[in-house]
Amino acid sequence: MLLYYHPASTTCRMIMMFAAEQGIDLDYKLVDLFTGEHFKPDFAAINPNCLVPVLEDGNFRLTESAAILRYLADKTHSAAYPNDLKQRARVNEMMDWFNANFYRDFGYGLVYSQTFPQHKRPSEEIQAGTVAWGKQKAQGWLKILDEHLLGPNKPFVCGENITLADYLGVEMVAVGDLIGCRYSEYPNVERWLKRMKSLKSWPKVHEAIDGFAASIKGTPFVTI
Ligand SMILES: N[C@@H](CCC(=O)N[C@@H](CS)C(=O)NCC(=O)O)C(=O)O
Repeated sequence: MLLYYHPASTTCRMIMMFAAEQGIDLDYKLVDLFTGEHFKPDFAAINPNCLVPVLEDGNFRLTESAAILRYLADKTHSAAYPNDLKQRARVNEMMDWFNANFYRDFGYGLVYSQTFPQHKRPSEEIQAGTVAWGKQKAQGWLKILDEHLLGPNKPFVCGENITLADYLGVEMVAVGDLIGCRYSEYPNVERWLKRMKSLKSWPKVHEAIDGFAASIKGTPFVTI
């Protein structure tokens, strides 16, 4: 199987982490987002959304990181995506929660608008409003994650065992490192982040994004 990817991409890193931790053998094809390779006809023919990741399994092509994670987990019978109807529904619920609620405000509202030029809004006023809105909403989501979804006792977001929801969700939270977010007000989130960051594949998969974070360190970001 082949993954079209870029290592600075949050939605690619979750797949890289899952594959590395579960021993899933993937080939990787870099799509250079920084030179706009994803907008060129060759890649647009592969994914008309012009986004990574894309998985190829023979002549089957799949986009959307959450769908790719589920496909890889099903294909390899991974315990990270349980077969039990209710346990699986819980994993799906948490994946949707991160993707639809948290990431929209935290990732696209607060983090990317300040770090990626193509996400910067067209005027200072709109930019400031976007960032303030993203920060306020993200704080609300983090409080819910901390107090209700994780709570003081659960090692992982769906309970005792690591699931796809952890692989997906942790990348969406950890991307706050780019703007120097601190989670001390959310101790259960901090504990979960620490546990996920201690996975053996973390340093290698995060080399590129850590390098980017280091290159923008010291920039005065609005943060959490
Ligand atoms: N919903 C998609 C989002 C994919 C996505 O936003 N990919 C980003 C990298 S994290 C991308 O390719 N960005 C290129 C661009 O915006 O120009 C998924 O989950 O796979």
